Amino acid sequence: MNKIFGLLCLLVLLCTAGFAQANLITNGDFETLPSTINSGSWTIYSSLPGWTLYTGEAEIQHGMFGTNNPTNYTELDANRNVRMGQSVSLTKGATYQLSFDYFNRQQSTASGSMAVSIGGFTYETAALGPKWATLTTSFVYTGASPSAILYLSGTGVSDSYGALVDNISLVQTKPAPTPVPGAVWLLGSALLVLLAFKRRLPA
Ligand SMILES: [Ca+2]
Ligand SMILES: [Ca+2]
Repeated sequence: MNKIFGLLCLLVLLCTAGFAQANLITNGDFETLPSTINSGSWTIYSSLPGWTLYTGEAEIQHGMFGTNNPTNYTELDANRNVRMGQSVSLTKGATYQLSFDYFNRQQSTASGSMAVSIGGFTYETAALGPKWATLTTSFVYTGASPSAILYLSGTGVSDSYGALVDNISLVQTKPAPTPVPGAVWLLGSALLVLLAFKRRLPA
């Protein structure tokens, strides 16, 4: 009985286990750049590895604001509000965790708000804080396409001071629910019949 129950559990595990847990975002930490930026400085790029610029140019700073991030990061309001993005592969019905580090440069909701959107899901923030903070949310992808573009958008007043963003991560945390294959039901049913037959045999 225990062996049969164990086999059934193994079958269920085999049917539900196994999904990617790697970060789907390329250059989400903005450490791959066309040139080196010295600490306390900034550069504006017309192109950025891993990212497509839809509006504006990419401003990358290094350790200029916030005391707890001495690395490269982007500002979503360079000479104007910026919209950048990249295509990622997604599975319909799967659950994804989105996280990123955020610092509102002007500490102003009017100037430093931003949004992350992907496949019909949008996360908007205007949170204030004296330090870099990691923001995390989750969503279920409901789109029909096997890929979608993740957009980073500055949404505050376009005044060259905006949301600072770093370490963007998109990780699948749960696979799409999948029906148990017919063959597994058949095998499970056969095992149950075998178990019932075994019980009826004289000891
Ligand atoms: Ca960084
Ligand atoms: Ca702004």
